[in-house]
Amino acid sequence: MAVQPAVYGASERPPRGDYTRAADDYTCAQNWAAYTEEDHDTYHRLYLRQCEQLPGLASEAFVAALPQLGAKERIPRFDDINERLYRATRWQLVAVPGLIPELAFFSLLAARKFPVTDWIRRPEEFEYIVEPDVFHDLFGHVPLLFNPMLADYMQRYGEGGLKAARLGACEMLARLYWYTIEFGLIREAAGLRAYGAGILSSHGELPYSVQSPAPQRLPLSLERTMRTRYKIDSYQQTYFVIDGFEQLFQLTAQDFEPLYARLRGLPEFAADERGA
Ligand code: HBI
Ligand code: FE
Repeated sequence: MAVQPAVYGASERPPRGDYTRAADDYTCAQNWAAYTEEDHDTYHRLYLRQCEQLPGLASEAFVAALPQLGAKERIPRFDDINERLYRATRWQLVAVPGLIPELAFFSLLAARKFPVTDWIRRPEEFEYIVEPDVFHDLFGHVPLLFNPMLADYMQRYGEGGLKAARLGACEMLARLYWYTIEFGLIREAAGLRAYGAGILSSHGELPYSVQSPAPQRLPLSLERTMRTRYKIDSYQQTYFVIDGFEQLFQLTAQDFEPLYARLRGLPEFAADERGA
């Protein structure tokens, strides 16, 4: 049975990627031979450009972990990365045709499988792309899967997602993912830094998120974060800051069910609404 593509967030853009080649769990084989020299060149240019930006803006944990990705010049075979990643934190990458429904996504994370979109943006999309492509996933997400604390948080997040799906609380949990794993900031000894994949893989948003006076930056709190809506096709107007990855892991130690019940009755915050 061909699986249906997911529509991500509020965007009504037609999904990209060929979902007819996906299995029931939405995984597919990475068609590595299909990458063109232009695809590898796009990947290499994106990689070099982001690396130049990292000092003073990216989390030290990310900078320390990035070399373990081991894929700078060309789009790698995911199996080659899995050799190293599985040994490090028992995670493995699986190829997917693009965004997948939340339940499928949570199920893969709960099994310590990270879904990596296997297509790359076209050269004319070099500056900006809405959907996550292979560069966003490999450069933005995979390095921190080598970090034991984040690796465990990601699996606990997936397990929490399966429970949230049963409770109809996916939207609240998706906001936690968005404002941490995708667009999270961390306060390190050297100062404010970015650890979210959506920031680290974005040439424009990385300096903006750490240095611009425009957005508000609030301490991460489950209550405020889970009530804060987000936009998927513009820079964030609110960022949430943690003091360490242990804080993320500790958050998932609690039972979210009573929290969901309490938050359901409270008003939501717009993405740009000020105040804690
Ligand atoms: N699918 N491939 C892919 N990658 C994601 O990061 C992703 C997804 N589907 C849903 C999703 N993320 C978010 O809605 C999560 O918050 C669940
Ligand atoms: Fe992502």
